[in-house]
Amino acid sequence: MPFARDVKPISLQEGGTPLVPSSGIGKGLGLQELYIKNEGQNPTGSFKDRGMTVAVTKASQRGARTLVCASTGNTSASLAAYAARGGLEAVVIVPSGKVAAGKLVQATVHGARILRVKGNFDEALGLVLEVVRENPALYLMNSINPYRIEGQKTLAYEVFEQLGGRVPDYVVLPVGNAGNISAIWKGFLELKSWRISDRLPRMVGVQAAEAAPIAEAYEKKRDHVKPWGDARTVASAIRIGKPASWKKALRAIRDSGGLSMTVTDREILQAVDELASKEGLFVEAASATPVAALKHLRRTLGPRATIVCVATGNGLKDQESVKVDLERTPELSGGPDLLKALRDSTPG
Ligand code: AN7
Repeated sequence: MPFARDVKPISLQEGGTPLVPSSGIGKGLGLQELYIKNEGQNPTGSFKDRGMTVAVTKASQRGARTLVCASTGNTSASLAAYAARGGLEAVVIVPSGKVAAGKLVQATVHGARILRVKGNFDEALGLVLEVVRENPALYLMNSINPYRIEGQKTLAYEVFEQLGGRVPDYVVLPVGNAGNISAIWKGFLELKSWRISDRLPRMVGVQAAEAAPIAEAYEKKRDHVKPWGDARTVASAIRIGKPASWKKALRAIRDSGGLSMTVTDREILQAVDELASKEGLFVEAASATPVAALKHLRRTLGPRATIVCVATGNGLKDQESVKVDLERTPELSGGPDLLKALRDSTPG
């Protein structure tokens, strides 16, 4: 990390998340060695915390007072918590009506100022970049901030350790603004350049079918990404049409011999359901895209490949997208009713 040894980080003990071996999904697809890296177990429930500890510590060292980001939700929740921890102010700019409620609740309880702008995330980020340029008192916390990437790359180190000193064959992850795929690739490149590992994984970037500028560039073999004006998907975290780190992401995909592809909203919601019901992991919609992608990829990957799917965020934040109707569960008036209901639902 880019600090002197005596620096005390502004930390919530992020990272160290479980690498959970798949029980049901891998078997069903004929994939023998499939893991889910459960980033939803970070302090604010997403991988963003890995980078936020580094970037907020750096900002604090530099004497910044007011930290600003545009966000589809998780970055704002994470920034709010770390700013609170560090005694700094946070302002988060979100696209109005397009962020999961749980994430806004987090930002609010941690004391961030929330500003909603009409329009989408890309427009919100554009505004933030403009405002930060004009007002030096504001410190930019989007993943264009290189310290965010420095923190997020630690996922690569951790996976390597958790696999007993092995690099996986594939790392499959959702891609939105494209900071994370760039960061994880950087982590693996470092391990190799330090000769801690002797190989590299293939990076697989998954996008939602109607929010897929990176997958489009990959599929059309373009060396630049054309922004999508109207990105849409149930996976609100990755409803991004103009990814800031597109160049690094394309490089990570190409240099690693990986690929980028899309999955439909329907497939995403089905993968959320499978992760919850077969693995016991409740992830948000964006975080289920890698598992949704496995169905299309199984032949490409092969049965013996070591595959790590990054489950980037916790499902508890994003309850809108799973649409659970609690009214449909029975409400009982007393003991006899309860006994009967239990008898009816017990096999044999
Ligand atoms: C759960 O919070 O962009 O490709 O503003 O919340 O590094 O952008 C969130 C992104 C994947 C995509 N999974 O990562 C934000 C934001 C979840 C996310 C991504 C996000 P990047």
